[in-house]
Amino acid sequence: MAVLANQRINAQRLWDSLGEMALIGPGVAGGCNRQTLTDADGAGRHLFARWCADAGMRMGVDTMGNMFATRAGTDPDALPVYMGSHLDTQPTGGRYDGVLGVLGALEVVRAMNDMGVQTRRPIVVTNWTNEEGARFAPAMLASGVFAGIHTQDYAYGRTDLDGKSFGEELARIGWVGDEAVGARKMHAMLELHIEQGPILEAEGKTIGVVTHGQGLWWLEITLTGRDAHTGSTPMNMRVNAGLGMARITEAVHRIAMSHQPNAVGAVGQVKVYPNSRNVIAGKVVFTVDIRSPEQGKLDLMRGEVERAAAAVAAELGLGCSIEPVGHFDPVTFDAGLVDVVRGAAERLGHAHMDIISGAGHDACWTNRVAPTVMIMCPCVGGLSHNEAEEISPEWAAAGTDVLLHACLEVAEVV
Ligand code: HGY
Ligand code: MN
Ligand code: MN
Repeated sequence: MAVLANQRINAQRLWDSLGEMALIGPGVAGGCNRQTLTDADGAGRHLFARWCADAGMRMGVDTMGNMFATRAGTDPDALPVYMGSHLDTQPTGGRYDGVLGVLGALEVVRAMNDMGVQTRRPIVVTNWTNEEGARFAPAMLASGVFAGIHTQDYAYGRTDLDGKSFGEELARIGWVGDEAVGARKMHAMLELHIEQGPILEAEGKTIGVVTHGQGLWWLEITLTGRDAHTGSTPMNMRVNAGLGMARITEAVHRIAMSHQPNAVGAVGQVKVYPNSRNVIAGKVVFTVDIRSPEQGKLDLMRGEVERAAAAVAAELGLGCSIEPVGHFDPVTFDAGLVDVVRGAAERLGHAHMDIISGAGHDACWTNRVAPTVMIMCPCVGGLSHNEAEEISPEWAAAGTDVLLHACLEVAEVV
């Protein structure tokens, strides 16, 4: 291992691959709109598959479209080391969220090929389907099925705003694989990801050693009132679902602020019916996103949001239903792998710190079925889920070098 200590990935090749992938499903402001199971997602998958073939890897795909590219180890019976993340993006997504984890893992294999390194364990580079949950809720859907959290039937039945189902769309783009989802067993899973928050940059750190991930609830609230004329309907005769949504959105913010630090809450998706300028909204469907790394706070906030919604609905005479459409409890990653990542960052001389992931990741689910850890690099201004998301080539290379050395250790160089 000593001779490998000075080995580094090819930073330019990684940066070029990130740039080339970003051209598929481009946004309108320099980022990406490569939403899951769209034609753009399909094109991105084909490019990734070609690159994996060029790197000598064998591709497997499961019935959720999860992609697994294997680099053989000297011991074919040894459980593999998995590395990866997701290629799907938000509708106004950045170039690096998820993509750095997939293409960084590919670069690790490319670098191992250049170095002529063999490992005892096979190495598998992974692209998880529908991590974002933007088109089909919940987030991390396919890794969730892989980990036994959701059934495949549930996942296939999830629909987008146009009523198209996950199962139909996966078949339409031709990425229904032949492997039974969840059949694969992992020795370990390593996920490289941008932080998507401001901490690492503010602290002057290049590497985040991710010890935990915060938990999440997505609560879809449907308020029903009565469509009516915005001009001729007296104020005391209105049953205004839009007003209810506004008051509940304010309550979500107030509840999150009352649990500081380590609590967040917002409403990101709103569907208003009939969504006409001069009709009082008779129905609103919106999703509350609340999160905390503390289980107690997360559970408290859910109860407070539900009670606040019921009180607003009663006051305004609205019907109210609440359906959880996403959930995972706070995550503790594998302590042994955390030490491996921290040691790699240390040996590589990168300023690093332990950090809790604010965003959810596929690693949060694989952590249920195999030892899992994450590596983070900073992003400019902590901005993500925005086309202006930015990282430096140096940060990308540093994170991928840590991934390389953690993988060399865990996969056991021979
Ligand atoms: O929602 C999340 O935290 C992730 O970006 N899907
Ligand atoms: Mn992501
Ligand atoms: Mn994301």
